[in-house]
Amino acid sequence: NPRHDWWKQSVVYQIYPRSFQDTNGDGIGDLPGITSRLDHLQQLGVDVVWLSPIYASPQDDNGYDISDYRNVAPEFGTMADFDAMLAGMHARGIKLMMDLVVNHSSDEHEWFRQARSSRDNPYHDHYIWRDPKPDGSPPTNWEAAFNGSVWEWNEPTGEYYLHMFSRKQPDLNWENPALRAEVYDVMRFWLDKGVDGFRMDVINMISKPWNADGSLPDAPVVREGFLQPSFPMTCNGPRLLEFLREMREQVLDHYDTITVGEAPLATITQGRELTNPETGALNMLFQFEHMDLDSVGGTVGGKWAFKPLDLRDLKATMTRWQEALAGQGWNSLYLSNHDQPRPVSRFGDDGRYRVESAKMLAIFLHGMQGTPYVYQGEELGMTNLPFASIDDCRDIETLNFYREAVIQRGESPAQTLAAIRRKGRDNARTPMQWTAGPQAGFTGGTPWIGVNPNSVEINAEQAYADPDSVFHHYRRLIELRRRYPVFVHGRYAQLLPEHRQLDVYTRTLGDQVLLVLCNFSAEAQAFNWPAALARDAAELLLGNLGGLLPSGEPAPESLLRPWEARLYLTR
Ligand code: TEU
Ligand code: CA
Repeated sequence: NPRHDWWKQSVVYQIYPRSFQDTNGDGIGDLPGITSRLDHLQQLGVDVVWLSPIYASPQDDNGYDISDYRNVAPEFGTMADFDAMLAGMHARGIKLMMDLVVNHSSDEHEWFRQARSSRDNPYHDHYIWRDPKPDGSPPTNWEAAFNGSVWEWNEPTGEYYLHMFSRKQPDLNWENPALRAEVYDVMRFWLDKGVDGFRMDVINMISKPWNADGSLPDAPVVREGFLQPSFPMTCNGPRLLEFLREMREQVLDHYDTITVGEAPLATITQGRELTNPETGALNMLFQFEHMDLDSVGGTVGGKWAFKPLDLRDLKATMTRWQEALAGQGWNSLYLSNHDQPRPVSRFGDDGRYRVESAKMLAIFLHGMQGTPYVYQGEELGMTNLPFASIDDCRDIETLNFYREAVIQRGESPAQTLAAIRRKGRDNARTPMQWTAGPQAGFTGGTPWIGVNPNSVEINAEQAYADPDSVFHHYRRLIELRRRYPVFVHGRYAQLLPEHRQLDVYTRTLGDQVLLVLCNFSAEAQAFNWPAALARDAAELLLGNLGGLLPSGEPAPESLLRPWEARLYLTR
């Protein structure tokens, strides 16, 4: 609802429940664990929680494979635990956004059990079925996100079903109005319970393309002799906007919600289209362009092949999205989530300058226009974990990649593991580091995935006590956003597009100008105060280094120290 745009002023905190806080010693985070840690969120000052899936699930993809959309997985707790958690959040003025995973369900969902039993079962058409090609091969040449073909044979009906992710995640058939009605019912179920919105998993994939004869088209061949990238075929299907508009009319327009659609391969055209307040359907998207800059092939088949980040690319991408959606839609701002490596390890320096660079990245991100997302542990400057062996990894994407690379293609285990250490999703999924004690205070039992040994230094208890911690820096940054409307409404301008180490941009609202200075390097960088801005009138709102050099001299203003960031307000 465009009239209630509180979501533009909000900061969202993502909780990955499996790794947040365990309370019963089974090594798995749970809902009572979240309830027990709400003070942490309140201290930080966040407005909204995005909770990764907590629904009933065989956990093939850690809950992104749902077998019952209306129940809580027993390892996370009960519906009563959920209600208590929601009440606890609301009592603190924190809203809750659920993860809506409706591009696919689990193959253990009752709909799919029915659907696969016979071609004339009433649920058959809830999923996407095709006959083999005349030569008996699968219907298309598409590769699934977690390796192998997107097509899996179903003996009882003599057909293939489509799964863009694992074979335990069959894609739902949005062409079927009965399926769409079921999804809207599920959404109303949670909204009527009082939840405040949804993060929608790969929502731009729900409309599949078709040929005139109803078959699905093959993907263009970019890798001779292999399966082909399939995301480009499904991430902007012909009926996408129509389906989402229908969802808006049927459900979202009747509640006061926050919505963000996860949208791999989203272009600014799609961003404008889907987030336009009048003609679109969602408040904002998670676009992926900035997540793809440090790999050779981007989202399409290349995430594991590393390429060093060129800061000019990062600025160009962010600037394009900032400018494209200004006044026409809305941006999400994120560097981190449960699918990405830790930002301080990826874009900063997780050794000597860990604290400095984590704070710099926070200023870089929160200074821009959009709704910022903080992923659990980011506010502590948590780092990647250098997994010693594949046995330490749990993620289906990682395990499948390793199996295919090492066992099927005979690639070097050491090199494969190096790629996993850099990009694997488990980096973000190690337990939240609460204390310096055993298992970082996450569990009294054996955690489902190893705790990072650096929890003895990096943990919430330490961060609360240290006024210069990454945590308090995030807290101040969030407070500033609340105080100054220029953070929300200011118009963005990039000042140094060609600089290889510095990002300098402004945000302007009336006569207020926010000036953001970020040094993305371990070397001091000279910079000139922008001629158009009155230095005398500028107030330093927040920096990540003190005002003094180790010698006790005041730090020179025209030099940004290693990983330094400053946020000025002039008026
Ligand atoms: O992710 C979809 C997605 O396109 C990626 O970020 C994906 O995880 C990719 O493989 C990363 O390398 C969403 C969820 O966030 C992810 O956790 C799920 O595994 C996926 O959908 C399927 O539900
Ligand atoms: Ca537990």
